Amino acid sequence: MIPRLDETQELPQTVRVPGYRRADHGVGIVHIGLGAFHKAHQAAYTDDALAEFGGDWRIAGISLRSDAPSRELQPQDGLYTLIERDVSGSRARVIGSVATAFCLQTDRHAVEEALLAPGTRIVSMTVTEKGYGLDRSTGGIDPEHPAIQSDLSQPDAPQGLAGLLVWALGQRRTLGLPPFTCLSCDNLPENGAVLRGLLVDFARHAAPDLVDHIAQDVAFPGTMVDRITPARTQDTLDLARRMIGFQDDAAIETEGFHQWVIEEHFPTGRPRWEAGGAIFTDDVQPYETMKLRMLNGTHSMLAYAGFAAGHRYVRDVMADPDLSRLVSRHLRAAAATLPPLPGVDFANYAKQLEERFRNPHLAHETFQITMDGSEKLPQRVFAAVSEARAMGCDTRPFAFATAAWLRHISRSTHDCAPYDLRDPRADALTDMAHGKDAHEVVTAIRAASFMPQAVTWDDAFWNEVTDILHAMLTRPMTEVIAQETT
Ligand code: CS2
Repeated sequence: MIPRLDETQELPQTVRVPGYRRADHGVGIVHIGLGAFHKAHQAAYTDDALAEFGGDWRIAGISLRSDAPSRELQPQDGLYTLIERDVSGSRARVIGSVATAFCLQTDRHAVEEALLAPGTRIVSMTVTEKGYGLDRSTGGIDPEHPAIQSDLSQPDAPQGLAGLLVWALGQRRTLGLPPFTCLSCDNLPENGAVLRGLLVDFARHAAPDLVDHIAQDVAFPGTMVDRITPARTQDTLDLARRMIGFQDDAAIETEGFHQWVIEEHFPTGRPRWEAGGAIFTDDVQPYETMKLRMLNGTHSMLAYAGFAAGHRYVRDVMADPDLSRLVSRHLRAAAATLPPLPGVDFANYAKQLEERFRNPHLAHETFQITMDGSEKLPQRVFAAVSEARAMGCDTRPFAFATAAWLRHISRSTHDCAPYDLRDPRADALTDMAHGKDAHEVVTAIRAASFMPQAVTWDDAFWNEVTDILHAMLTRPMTEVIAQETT
């Protein structure tokens, strides 16, 4: 039986360990969404900041639903191995910035205590696009979202992000404590402003006396976050055991590359994340748009097309010459929709992205990226369509990506085995697309409430989508891809 990683273990010299005495640093951050991405990204930056600049900035990690992350981390004193993998090799480091871990379902009292602690100055989050319960057409709450629905009826026992944050901000005000800064780290355009709009609208419905407080006294800096982090597998745990010599049930793997661009607006203070390479700026939006359209938009295209063409991992997609050409094409088309960003060369950025997608050591499943398309496509692909149209640029790559998504939601098995559709709107999408022809699917999707208005009217775009989708629903994906590149 191999002993578990915890604070008492001596680690091999090859493993990078926290460069600070953990017990000397109090908790200053509560993070909601204790998944692999947080552990690979913000927690690693915080580990660097603590080592270089110190401060009471350790993290209390919270999961809203699953107790797996806290069950893995608690017996390890919050420690876990982060394995960085790329062409230069695999490097293991043990991260010490997570002080405690809780699950709202099983440790509500501890979660509340952490949110109301006087030392808590930042509440950050990675809850994915669907975790917000956002109605994109209004920018406010989606009353149909399960968490929003339940939190509106029981605002004192919140289950979801908006309910929990509004409750905690209200309690802090009653207790005479300053509000915490709310830091969204999800792949949403203008994530800070979006979160602010969401909380203000939630308060309007559930706690009207807090509306002005949230709108005026709470900071919501925007961020662009980037690090490709595959879902953890048994191989990750085995590799961690070999690298550190101990059992680590919380280990994760990620790429070497990481980027964090943050709006400098932290009235309650912040860790010196510059230590990990974070960039602070007054305007994050151009970086967000670039990343969402180039990295994430291309990711979605290659995941839908690649999955249907039988490629399990992103690296396999990149090894397919036809698909790799479509990846370059999508990157170019996305770049053409962007306003210039001083200091950034989009062609270089595209080249770097292709190298990252090619990373032979990262087992990043295309199926993982296919998840939640109805929440992702609006900012990744549709937002680019209206701008490409206005600028007279090519929209074909976006039509191809959209058709590949629609082929995915159709769950057609004419050229592949059955698979699950993982999307918060899976039932509605299945009704729109399963067993339907291309024209029917497109008509239904254009009328769907979650589709951005700006793109639904564009007949020329949807005609292109219909043609490509027809081919994808009637012929093998590999053939459609090959034809697209000729
Ligand atoms: C991916 C992202 O799963 C997905 O949809 O596009 O998680 C992507 O890996 C990250 O945004 C990279 O920073």
